[in-house]
Amino acid sequence: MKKSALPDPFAQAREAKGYGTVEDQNDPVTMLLRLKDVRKTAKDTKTFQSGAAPGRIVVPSEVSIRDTRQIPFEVDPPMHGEYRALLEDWFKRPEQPDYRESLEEIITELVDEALQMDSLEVMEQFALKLQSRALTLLLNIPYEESETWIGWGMHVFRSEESALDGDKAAILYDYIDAQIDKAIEHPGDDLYSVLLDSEIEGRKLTKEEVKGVMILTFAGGRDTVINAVTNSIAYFAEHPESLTRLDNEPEITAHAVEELVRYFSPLTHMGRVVTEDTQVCEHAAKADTRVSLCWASANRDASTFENPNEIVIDRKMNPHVGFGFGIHKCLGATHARQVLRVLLGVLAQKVKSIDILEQKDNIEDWGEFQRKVGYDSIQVEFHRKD
Ligand code: HEM
Ligand code: EMZ
Repeated sequence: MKKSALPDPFAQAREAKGYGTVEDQNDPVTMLLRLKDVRKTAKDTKTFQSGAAPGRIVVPSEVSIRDTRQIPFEVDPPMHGEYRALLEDWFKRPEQPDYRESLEEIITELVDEALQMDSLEVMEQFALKLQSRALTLLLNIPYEESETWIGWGMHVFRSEESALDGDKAAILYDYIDAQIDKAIEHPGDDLYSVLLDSEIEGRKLTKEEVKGVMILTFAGGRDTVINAVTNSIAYFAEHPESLTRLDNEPEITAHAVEELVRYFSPLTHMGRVVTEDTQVCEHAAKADTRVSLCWASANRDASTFENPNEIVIDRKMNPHVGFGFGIHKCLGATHARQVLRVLLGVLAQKVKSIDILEQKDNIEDWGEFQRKVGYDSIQVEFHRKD
């Protein structure tokens, strides 16, 4: 097994029965493992809702550490569509040339630094910085603010001691409250100010609604991007031929990014609350219980993906669900894709090879499934092209 591989722990259960179960704070979750079922369930927002108690669709449930509803993530139709309509254009800005250029500057600086160091720990010294600095572009906030976010360390809701850390989460909530108050006093052209000025159903958004959007941009786009970036570097360390290919055929970059997201599936699964007694996968699902859409398992479903456990860097047919499926599909995907495209471009241009010196895998514990999602730490050495 290569050090950069992410094995598929779901294969057997996916093929045999199509689901698995994970206990979570006395509120068990039936994980749906097949692509077909994941898609079908994601589409049926009436029977499988996102708008339950704030935090409940997340696994592990965040009900005990959060009262604020994340928007549009924890909202069902028809309100979901109203919120999405407000946000959609803003979250497409990563397609603009000047946005891409700014990302290139951020990423080039980090890669140049890495090339000068004897070795570096990718999560802390590369991916966290990249994620935080890139987020200043998405939120349209001064670059310096990223120093504060980097200072929070790797996890927002998690700490070394606990998967759910209320004290740590409070730092983020207090920070966002303070930023909202600042934006009320001195409106600018950042996302806080734009949201505070927008209207839904003929009224202004409330502070609580603005907070609900902002928490999501910080939390949803953090570990996912950090793992995608770090896993990409580990992959290229063991597949220098892919870097060479990207350098010679930059036109495959967009395919490569989709394939990396499929294979890494940085968000393993996301829950829904069942609104009426029903069946999933010929398995009874009772009202007020939880099921989850396991993107990571669906993305290895051999009935759709040939050689699902291999990274086929220019895979053509790739209907993966790494960014979700249906109305809740990832709002940050344009940003995440642009980050990864630029990263691949800069690496292909400047880096000859990368050595992995030491690694500690980050294994998620989902009851019967143990899934590697990335690394707790990974020390590498970059080598420049001559
Ligand atoms: C939704 C994955 C980056 C913001 C989702 C969903 C997935 C996902 C699977 C669907 C959740 C569901 O159906 O319940 C990812 C991955 C990322 C990433 C793999 C990085 C590689 C980001 C970033 C942001 C973001 C950078 C913003 C800063 C959101 C939001 C939603 C969402 C707001 C909810 C959309 C809605 O409910 O309408 N993401 N995400 N994500 N993501 Fe991401
Ligand atoms: C939630 C979630 C969003 C949750 C689309 O996913 O990401 C998780 O990492 C957070 O813990 O609160 O934002």
